[in-house]
Amino acid sequence: MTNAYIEDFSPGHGTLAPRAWHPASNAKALSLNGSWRLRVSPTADAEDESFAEPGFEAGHWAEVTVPGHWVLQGDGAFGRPAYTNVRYPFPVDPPRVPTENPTGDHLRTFDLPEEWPADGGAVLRFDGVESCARVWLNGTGLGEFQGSRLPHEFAVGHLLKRTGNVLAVRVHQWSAGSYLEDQDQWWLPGIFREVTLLHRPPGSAGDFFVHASYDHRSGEGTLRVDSEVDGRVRVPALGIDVATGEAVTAPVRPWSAELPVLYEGELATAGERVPLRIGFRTVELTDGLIKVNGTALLLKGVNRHEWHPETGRTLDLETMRQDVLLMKRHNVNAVRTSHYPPHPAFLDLCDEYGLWVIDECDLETHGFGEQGWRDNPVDDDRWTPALLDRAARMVERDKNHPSVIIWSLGNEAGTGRGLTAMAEWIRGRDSARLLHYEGDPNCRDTDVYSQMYASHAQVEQIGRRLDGGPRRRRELPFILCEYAHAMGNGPGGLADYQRLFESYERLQGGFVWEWIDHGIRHPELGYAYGGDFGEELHDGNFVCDGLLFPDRQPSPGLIEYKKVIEPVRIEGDGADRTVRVTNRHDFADLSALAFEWSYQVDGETIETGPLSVPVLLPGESAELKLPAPERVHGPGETQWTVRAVLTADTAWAPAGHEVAWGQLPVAALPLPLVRPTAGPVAADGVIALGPAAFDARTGALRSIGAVAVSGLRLDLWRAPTDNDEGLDWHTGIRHAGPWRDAGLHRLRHRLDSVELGEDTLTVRTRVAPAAAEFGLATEYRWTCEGERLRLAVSVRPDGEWPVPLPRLGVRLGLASADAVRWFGAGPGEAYPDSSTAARLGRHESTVDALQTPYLRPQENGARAGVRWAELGGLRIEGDPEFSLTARRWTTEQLDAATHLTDLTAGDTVWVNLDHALHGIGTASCGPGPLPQYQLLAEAAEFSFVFTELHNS
Ligand code: IPT
Repeated sequence: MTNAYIEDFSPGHGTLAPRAWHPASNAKALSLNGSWRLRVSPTADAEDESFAEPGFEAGHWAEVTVPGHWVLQGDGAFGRPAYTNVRYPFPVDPPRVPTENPTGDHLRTFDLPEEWPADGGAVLRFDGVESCARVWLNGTGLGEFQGSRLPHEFAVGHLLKRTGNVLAVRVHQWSAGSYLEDQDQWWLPGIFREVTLLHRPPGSAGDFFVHASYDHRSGEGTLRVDSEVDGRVRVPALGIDVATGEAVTAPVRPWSAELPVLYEGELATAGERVPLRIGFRTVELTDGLIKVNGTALLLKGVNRHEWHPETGRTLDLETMRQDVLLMKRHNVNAVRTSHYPPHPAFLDLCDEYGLWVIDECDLETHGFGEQGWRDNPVDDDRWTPALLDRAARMVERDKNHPSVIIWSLGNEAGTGRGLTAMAEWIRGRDSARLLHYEGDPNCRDTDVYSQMYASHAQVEQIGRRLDGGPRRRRELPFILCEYAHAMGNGPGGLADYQRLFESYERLQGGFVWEWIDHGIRHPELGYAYGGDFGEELHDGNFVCDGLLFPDRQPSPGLIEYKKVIEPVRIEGDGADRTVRVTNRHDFADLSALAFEWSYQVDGETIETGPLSVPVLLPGESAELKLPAPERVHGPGETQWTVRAVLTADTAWAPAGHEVAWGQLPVAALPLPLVRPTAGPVAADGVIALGPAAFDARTGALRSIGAVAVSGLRLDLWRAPTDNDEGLDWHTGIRHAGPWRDAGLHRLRHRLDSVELGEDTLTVRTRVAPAAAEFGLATEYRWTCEGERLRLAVSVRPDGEWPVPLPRLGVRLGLASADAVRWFGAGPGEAYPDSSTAARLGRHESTVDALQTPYLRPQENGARAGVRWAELGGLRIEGDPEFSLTARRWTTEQLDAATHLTDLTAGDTVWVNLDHALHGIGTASCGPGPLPQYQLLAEAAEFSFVFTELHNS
């Protein structure tokens, strides 16, 4: 059968052996990117192969852009994307694939450029095709290959013509290889990375391996370039000019992610000059730790899938650079290329800007987990050649990148002989890097003990080396290759993980899951997620769990992560004017940073100045004295803010970019006082109390001065976050379900009494869900002093509450509100376990800008620690401080929405003033909020003081 290659265990036929990737050489290259003709058929055998013959008339075929995924072009005419996490979207019967196997026949013609040399050979290179391709040039079949995110080359020199070359590529969406590519992402067929024709001059370089180590004791680097074709290796800055295969040692500056020193060099063979960028570094496992250049690393990483909301996994260089810049600017120092080798140019950027990389092989067989790992390809020798091919294609392509310090065998593939074979091959080829694979708890083939989504308590156990386990594992360092699932609002609990990483040397950090939401731009829905293209089997918005929104705007999670992992710690005692600065870099001293202090009264900066900090080495700290403020200020809340900023432009951020900060409180704000000056008076169905009017029958607030207020009452409900909806594997607790079961989304407010006291209007209620015997006895006590109206709310649980509370506070409706000002934490949202990045100060925003656009609408946008806020003509002071949320729709509408486009502004601005909120946690995949962040139903009392604003 001619289509047998599709369901073949083997990786393909006819391709060249894999070799090192490099961006350019003096040899000619012709990009074959651009407009191609495309015909998509529903099955692999719907059309014969005549399209590959020269002279075939394809003028009526559609045009698509290569590189690209055909399902993201043509508005659905070529099929649609589909998303599944773990489950295969086809019957599991390896290596067989469905008859319905969308097949894209791609065609283009090309001429050789005038200056294309007549001598030498040529190579046709594909950097990535999903999932299986058969290739013809000028009617001659070149071969077939699988392995979507890996390069494949064919020798084509003998087939080339000066003009009218016909390149035909048949791409099948499904192949045996699909069983090895069950990553949690969209299934997106197509030629999604570059196609290039490379001239190979006589005497051109073949494969080459740059070995560049660094001895931190002597300060010397040793370089040896092994090359298939002999030649010379030159590094002018080091005066190096040696033959390939010859080692040379010289004093060098080492490469690290913090100080990424690269030496420009070249490999010159008889026919070609290949540029080299050499970073000297030595990766070792010593003393049970991952060390580079003798220093143990703390990885502050992210898992990066390649994603663009319009082009899917086709990324241009600028998008890749944007990712790297965003990572560097947010203090991220490491990337796991989940779960396949990225576009090779991304690794060049990691070398250049400085990021530690775990390069992961294009391998995941997660769906076999659904059947107890029966028939798992990684434990079946028939698949081993394909696994080895994948390992080799990754290692050979990427081996010359200093940024790559660890190879990863793949993700979620269970255990088996095939993995061991990969590990053995990799170790044989490259002994200078470490090996990672998370799926084997025995760490049989790895140098790093790795887990995903372990709880804080488990991580602490491992840090303390109390976790036992097999002997080999006990001697290994630990990383969380995935943690802090950044789906929707969150992740919560980052700071608590970081404290553990910093406390136990065995814990060498982790990689947040994941970098970017894989939302697909959609004309009606804004961004689409699983199910939005009519997939029968899908996993909804689980594909949107990134620190960046699809348009690469940082989410609050990334802002929080930046603060949590900042490489300089600034803390101290504000009252005492002492600040302690600690350099938490692994390699860099503090010479790149300038420090400045500022002094704030009630959130307003009134004095600033430079702080001179010694050039601390990694790990060192210094205690410094802040200057005495020039004026004595008070009464008011006072604090110091100390910031560390870049002194000069760097490759990744301009001078002045803030790297770290700390705030040191001095004196707290006196709480607002209200000494009653008037009492409630009832007349004509209205109770008047100072500036306020209430409904005499219900006690409901109607207005404060000229500001109409509606619906003010106790509120416990929030639109569940993705983390609320999740199941905490560790405790078996899920929040949103039990909250709904308990009826918290449909509370009833029974009015018990409206009492007019001498200076207090008291409204007593009982707040409880239908069908439940538990409730909250809730009392609203109103008093006023002149124009200032105080509301004191007290709640007392009545009966056994089976669940924690989503929130505890009041909600109220304002007829209009736009601008918002507040003194409190900001500028971004903050929840109890995601509040590290919010700083105390004066902030301004608008109701619209307070919303965080999580792709699936959910609770968002709370501003924490609010002392006072002004909006909609009111000033609201908290006693104590509160959380503020304001939106143009109700919580119920937010809860019901599935996409942002479902939310439409109503006439009322709904404001929540929360005394407390339940934590966020990361139970969408992992642990829920730690006990200290849970909001239990307990007796509580809190107050607000409302004043009408007259001039705004
Ligand atoms: C883990 C996967 O490795 C990752 O690809 C992603 O699916 C993540 O979960 C959740 O978004 S696997 C899971 C069983 C922990």
